Amino acid sequence: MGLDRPLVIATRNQGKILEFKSLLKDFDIEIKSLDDFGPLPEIEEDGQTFEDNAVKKARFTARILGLPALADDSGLVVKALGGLPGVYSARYAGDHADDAANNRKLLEAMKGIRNREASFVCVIAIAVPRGPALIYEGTCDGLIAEEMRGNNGFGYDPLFYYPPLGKTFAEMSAEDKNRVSHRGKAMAELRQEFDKVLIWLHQRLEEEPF
Ligand code: ITT
Repeated sequence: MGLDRPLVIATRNQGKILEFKSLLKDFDIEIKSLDDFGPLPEIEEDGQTFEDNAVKKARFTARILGLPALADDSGLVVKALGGLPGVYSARYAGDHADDAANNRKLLEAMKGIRNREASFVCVIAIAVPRGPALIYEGTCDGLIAEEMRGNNGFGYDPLFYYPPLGKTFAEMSAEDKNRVSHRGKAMAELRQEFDKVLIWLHQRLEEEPF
């Protein structure tokens, strides 16, 4: 079963867009991202949890575009930093911080700290213009590296060392990262029941004009 309208990935983060397109490539649905639409009001990510923010992004996008939307709220939870940067991961080094600035700040904060344990967390929400949202979650445990390594991926990938493969996420191929990552795991859960999700979307969208 396919879908008679596109599913909008509610992000402009190019790293996420690439990963979702690859993770959903086997399904008969058209994928769009916010980049396929004109300017849209910014969504304030003021939730206390990844789930709050994911639902907020998915709902708002579905409502303003009148289309089903999938949002991802994710981040890096570092044990020795009391869970930071957590929900603040995208703006750890300031409101308009880029990946390089966030990585520098993290390395600085971790200087001299022996316990390097960290987890990537990803919460995915799927919403339609009206009604409830579906939630999927994935986590991946690793260590904060002492220095940046690798050029693939995005965000904190060069600093996230994954012991089972002996590499940082930025040293892995996209396929390897998707197999073990927080996003890959959340999507594996979703993919397992994607046929049912499509039926749910059909039912919820029946009354929505297209
Ligand atoms: P959207 O809200 O538009 O989706 P964003 O980049 O602001 O884009 P988040 O609010 O979910 O996304 O912030 C997540 C941040 O956590 C992201 O900017 C990265 O810095 C980091 N992050 C999440 N997943 C990651 C991954 O797979 N690899 C590296 N860093 C990741």
